[in-house]
Parts: sequence; C-alpha cells; structure tokens
Amino acid sequence: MEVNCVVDPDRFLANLHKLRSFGASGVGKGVVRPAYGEADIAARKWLAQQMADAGLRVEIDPMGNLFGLAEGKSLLLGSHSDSQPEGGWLDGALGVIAALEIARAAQETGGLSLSVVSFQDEEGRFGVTTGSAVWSGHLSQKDADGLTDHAGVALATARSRMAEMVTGPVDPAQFTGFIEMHIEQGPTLDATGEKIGVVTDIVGIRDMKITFDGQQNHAGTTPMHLRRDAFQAVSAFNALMNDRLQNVVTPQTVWTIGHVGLHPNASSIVPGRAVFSMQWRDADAARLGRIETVIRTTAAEIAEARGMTLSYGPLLGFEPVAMDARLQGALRAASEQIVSGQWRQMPSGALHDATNVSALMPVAMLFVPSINGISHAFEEDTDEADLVCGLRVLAQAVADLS
Ligand code: HGY
Ligand code: MN
Ligand code: MN
Repeated sequence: MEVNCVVDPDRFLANLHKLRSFGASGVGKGVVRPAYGEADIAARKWLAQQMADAGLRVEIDPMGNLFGLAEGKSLLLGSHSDSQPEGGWLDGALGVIAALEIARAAQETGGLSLSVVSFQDEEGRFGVTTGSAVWSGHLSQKDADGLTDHAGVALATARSRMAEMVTGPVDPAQFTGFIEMHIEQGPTLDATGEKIGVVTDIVGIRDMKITFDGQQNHAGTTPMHLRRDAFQAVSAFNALMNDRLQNVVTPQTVWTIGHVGLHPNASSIVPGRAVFSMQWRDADAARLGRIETVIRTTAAEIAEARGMTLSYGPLLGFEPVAMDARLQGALRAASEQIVSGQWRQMPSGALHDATNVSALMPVAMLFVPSINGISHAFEEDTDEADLVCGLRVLAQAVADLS
C-alpha cells in the first residue's frame, strides 16, 4: 500500500521529459535514439546514474541490457529505452521511467524489493527485441552478433561501443516476475476513453529479409522486355502476395514491407538488387506458418518468372504468449480500485520484451492510451494525466502483490 502513497508524479514526468532530451528530434515530441547510437548510450549512462541514486545496484550485461537491482529476490519492472529510427518519447521510455519511480519510492519507503530494467535493441535495429531475446536464451550471443542492420553494421561491432560499461551477465533467477507498462500504440483505449488496458496475450511475429538479384543496367537503352529489374520484382511480389493472403488471414492479421533497399538506387539505372524486410504478425502460430508458405511460394514464382536470384535472411520470430494469471489479476484489481469501470482486458498487437521474459518468469503488461492510436512516429503522445494514472495502477498492483 505504502508505495502508492509516495510515488512522485512530478518527478516521474520530469524524468520522462529528461529521457526524451537524449535524441530529441525537434519534431513534436519525437525521439531518434536507435540502439547503441550516441543518444542511446548517453541515455543509458543517465539512467544508470538514476538507478544508483535510487539506491539500486547497477549492472549491464554484454548485450547492453541495463539493470538497477534491489537486494535479494525482487520483482522486475521496466521496458526499453532505445527507439525506432523515427520514434516517439513514450515507446519503452514510459515503462522504464515508471519502473524507476516506483522502485525509488520503494527504496525510500524501505518496503518492497523492486528492480528496474531497460532492455537493449527492443526496436530491432538488428533483429526483433534483440536484447531481451539474448537475455532469455531465445537467441544465442553468437547468432545475435552476426545480425546486421540495414546499413550492414554487425551487432558485434555496435555493442562493442558499450563494452566499457558492461559488468557481466545478470542472473534471471533473482527475479520473481516481470511487469512492463507501455503505451497501447493502437486506437482502442483512445476511442473508448478508457484509461488502462490489462494485457491478456501478445501476438506472435515473423520477420525476415528477402533479396531479389537481377541485372543492373542502363535505364535508357535497356528494352523493357529484356530487363531483370529488382524493383519490378518486389512490386509484383507485393501485389501477388496481398492477393493470395486474403485466403489465409483474419482481420487481425497484419503484414508489412517496411524497409526496401535498392541497389544502386539511382534514377538512370535499372536496379539490379532489392533487399526488403518482410514482417507478419498474428495471434495464431499455425497461421503464421501458413503465411510464410504463401510468402516463400510467391517469391519463388516471381523470381522464376523474372529471371531473379532469390535469397532469404534468417527467419526471426516469436510465438504468441499469454500473460501470467496472478499478475494479470493484480493489475485488474488495481485498475478497478483506481479507475473503476474505465479499463479493459485486451491483447497486444505490438511485440514487447515481455514475450522473451515470459520464458524465464511470470510476466504481465498494462497499457495506457495512445492519442489517435499513433506510435512509431514523431506524433506519438499520451495525455500526462493518463501517464500518471498508469503509474498509480502499476504502483498499486506491485504493492498488492507484495
Ligand atoms: O515492433 C514492435 O512491435 C515493437 O515495438 N518493437
Ligand atoms: Mn516498445
Ligand atoms: Mn516500439
């Protein structure tokens, strides 16, 4: 109970704004803080100092996951502090700063044993939730190190920039569970006017790079029928795949080509190579597999018809996971106590570190509304009163669990 009385909403909001200053974009409340970049490392150094000031022991594992540890067995709270290449100020940051505030309040009260984490590369500069994927054992450090970003930089090279900060592995056995607070990043709570979403499940995801290699050539002299144009192959693949997926998907299924690299990417050159990201998400693991079959079959047909060489990067992904019943119950009870009748249970369409952590311990999540449902964009925002409401619900749930 006590911890809820001493969380300081002003300190919480001030720290959230301070974290935004690392990589602030200048557009709205946007942030540019991709994993292992200068702003990310500076933010992690600041966060480490905040954790130490809060009375927590700072440890950083070889991936750059940053922990502020309470003594003995503790409940872990947190999220991530890296951002998308163009991100908002709350995605991940909210869960980390809320955790910091509640753990600090707990230290000041001398009651609860709460630890804090900011996972590294949740936003997948190199993979999918890479930092927590390695911490949970889903991905080996060796396999992770071989992953490259869109510029061709290897994760091993990027993480070496944090090498002097690393203290060593952090043992998951010291944690009794993990709760991650996050913005919803979708339209549901904003549309209904509800204040809290208690997450029931997180969808599954698959993600891989696809490459079409054709023939680079002159854009003025090469007749259309003789071209092996890699962009035309991507375009035809996309249209055919969209058509075929209609037989497989539900209204909740989503798929995205979010990154396309054309080589050499010049107006007067028929592009010889296209490397693009293919990502799909669904709550049903079997459907994820059927979608993969459509994607691979369609890409192979396009390659054959257009004289392309087809290759794939590693298939990354996670199965759908359910949140822990006891932790969900605590979040439901705290929601009912603090925002009676103004909360709902809901699935998460976004992926979160909680998916990885669920392999190690019981996990749960709570959402606060996203204005207009916008995220992974500079416009991402939430009413500050709603942020504080989420902080209070999490603090209450944590107090009740203890
Ligand atoms: O893409 C996701 O769902 C997460 O924000 N990385
Ligand atoms: Mn996030
Ligand atoms: Mn995100």
